[in-house]
Amino acid sequence: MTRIFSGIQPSGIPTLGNYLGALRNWAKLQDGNECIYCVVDLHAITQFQDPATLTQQSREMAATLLAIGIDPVRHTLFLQSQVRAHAQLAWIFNCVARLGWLNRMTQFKDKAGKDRENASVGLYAYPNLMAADIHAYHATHVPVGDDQRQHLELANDIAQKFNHDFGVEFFPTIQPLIMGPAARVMSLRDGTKKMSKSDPSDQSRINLNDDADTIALKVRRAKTDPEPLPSEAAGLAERPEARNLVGIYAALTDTDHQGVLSEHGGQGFGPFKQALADLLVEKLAPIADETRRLLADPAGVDAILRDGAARAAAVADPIVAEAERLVGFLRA
Ligand code: AQP
Repeated sequence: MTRIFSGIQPSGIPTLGNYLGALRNWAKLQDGNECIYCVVDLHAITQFQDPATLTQQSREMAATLLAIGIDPVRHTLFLQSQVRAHAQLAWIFNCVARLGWLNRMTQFKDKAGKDRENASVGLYAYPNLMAADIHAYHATHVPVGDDQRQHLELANDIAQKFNHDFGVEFFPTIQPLIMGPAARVMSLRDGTKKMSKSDPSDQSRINLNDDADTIALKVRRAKTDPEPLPSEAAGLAERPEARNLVGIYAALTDTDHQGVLSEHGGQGFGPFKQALADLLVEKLAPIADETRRLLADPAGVDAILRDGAARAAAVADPIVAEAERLVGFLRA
């Protein structure tokens, strides 16, 4: 069986981008694979989080994952900070990865912005921790949105250098699983910027807990251009906002851009946005309802996470112990 690993930061309410780029695929991959899914709170604190909010958002994220159908009995769902192996292996990887490699990471540049000197060291080393998350389980396949492709390439570079430095074939090569026509969902306010749960503008994204009226309003206000929709997918090339909305519609109806345009090409944005809003409400409302139901019993969610952490540690601890032995750490 293929072992799959992926994670999501509890840095806000998950967005439609997280859902279409990653989470929806997490649920689908449970058939026929062994899946290990993690709420990555160590990653979240690379940018300041209010402590009480972080606690609450970690639980809410876990509840959302359960609501979209992650099965914590057949698979593993846990909180990153409850399994020490992640931080232990990340330190070794901090010493394997080269500064030059990290300097090329575009996510750090995007998130640090102009105030680079004031960014945390953790934000800079974020990809090393992400590599540790995956390699601590010897996972081989990682479902992510397109924005994470570069980090997965770095995770392979780290594994290769570790194997070379210590003369072993210990860490396997990993493959990104980037799936579907909405692998990168863009902001509703700017079709060149990705939709993000930490974007200061709530209007830029659909949150998985938005109610029907909020979804309809956000879609109505989404930036578009004055032209009607083209009838061929090639006509979307220079129209990032139109392309984004068509991509979202395609992902939600399990088709591609052309499939949507065959039905809606030539239409103005008024009727298309209405159809899109209806579709979003139909698909997202059950997730929001189920998340609310689960959160009515916070101790129940916490117990699922505790159980998941014990099972995750049982896999990761021996692998990280072996990595430590290979490095030469004295063990009695
Ligand atoms: N806009 C997006 N389109 C497609 N996939 C996306 N993902 C994130 N945004 C989009 C995918 O969601 C998974 C979890 O992401 P994360 O929480 O670990 O970090 P992120 O990529 O930094 O996501 P956000 O929403 O932008 O969070 P903040 O604002 O906290 O940085 C990943 O698989 C990612 O590819």
